[in-house]
Amino acid sequence: MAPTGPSLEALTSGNRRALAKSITLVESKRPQDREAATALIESALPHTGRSLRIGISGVPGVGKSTFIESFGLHLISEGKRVAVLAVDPSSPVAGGSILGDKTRMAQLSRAEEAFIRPSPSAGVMGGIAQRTREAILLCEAAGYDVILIETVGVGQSEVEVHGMVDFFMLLMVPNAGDDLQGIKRGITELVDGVVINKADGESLGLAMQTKQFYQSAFSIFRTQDAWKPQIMTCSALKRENLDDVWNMICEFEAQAKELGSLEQRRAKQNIVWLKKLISTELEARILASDEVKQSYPELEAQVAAGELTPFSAASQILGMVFK
Ligand SMILES: Nc1nc2c(ncn2[C@@H]2O[C@H](COP(=O)(O)OP(=O)(O)OP(=O)(O)O)[C@@H](O)[C@H]2O)c(=O)[nH]1
Ligand SMILES: [Mg+2]
Repeated sequence: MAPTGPSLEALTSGNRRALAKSITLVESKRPQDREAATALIESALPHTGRSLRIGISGVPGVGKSTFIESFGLHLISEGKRVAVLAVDPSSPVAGGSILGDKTRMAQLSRAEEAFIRPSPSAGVMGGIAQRTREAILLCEAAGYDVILIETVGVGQSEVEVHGMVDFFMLLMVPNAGDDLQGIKRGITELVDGVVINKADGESLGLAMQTKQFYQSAFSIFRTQDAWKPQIMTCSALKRENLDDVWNMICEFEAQAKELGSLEQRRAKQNIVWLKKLISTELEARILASDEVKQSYPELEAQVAAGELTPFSAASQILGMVFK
């Protein structure tokens, strides 16, 4: 059945059901829903852009969901309305990981001021990242002040989430620090802050050592940037030092707004998004052309067999569409 299009009024009035329905509409796989989704997003656009978008990444088990529960409640105590989205490409079925998340975010999911949305299923039209970008806009139109986007620290999803947030946070656990645990090459370029979670009980001392280790490791990166990524410790479970984490993000936001870098970052992200949309759409249309559909299987087989280079196969395919 088609999700009925929720009204802009219901959405902007902060009605959570309207927001949930709106996101369902943008996630719909039905081509005919796309038109309604686009119209809704366009009408919502004047109401967007005023939230702070925070990406939260980290390897499985580092405590992302627990952190979001505690941090979200902290933000609510500061008078904020909080939306939580998840980008989980590994989840095999719709909302695969959210089952655990809903129970781990039990208190937050009951709060009036919070909205939690599971990760869309992998088969969603146009891809998960595209839908998450649109979901961010819808949450903003619904008046959420802070949008938290959880992603598992594996592969491409981190880069994609980085491309849609204002502040990108990496969660880690206390570690002897003899290797750059979980810090893959390249991720240091992405992070705006590192939070060492589970700094509690017996791990407290190790957490402090880990913090020092990363402070010196990070001091050699990104020296030209105005913002120096901060390294903090906290306990999501004991709800300790979450105010420090929030203060760091506020400091970042204040500096970025003053320098105009927040706007620049969003502008760049939108341009990347635009180009991505063009290439996705273009590819879909090319592959949908009758001539291409006919020849494609044979060309693909030849490429696989090494009888044709991918380059010449691509030229032939493009030649069929662009005469
Ligand atoms: N001691 C301690 N344990 C924590 C803390 N935060 C989370 N945990 C525990 O770590 C385990 C994993 O926490 P999650 O919040 O599910 O971690 P996650 O990163 O969301 O995991 P995935 O969703 O599987 O990637 C749970 O058993 C939590 O109770 C903390 O601050 N201190
Ligand atoms: Mg989780």
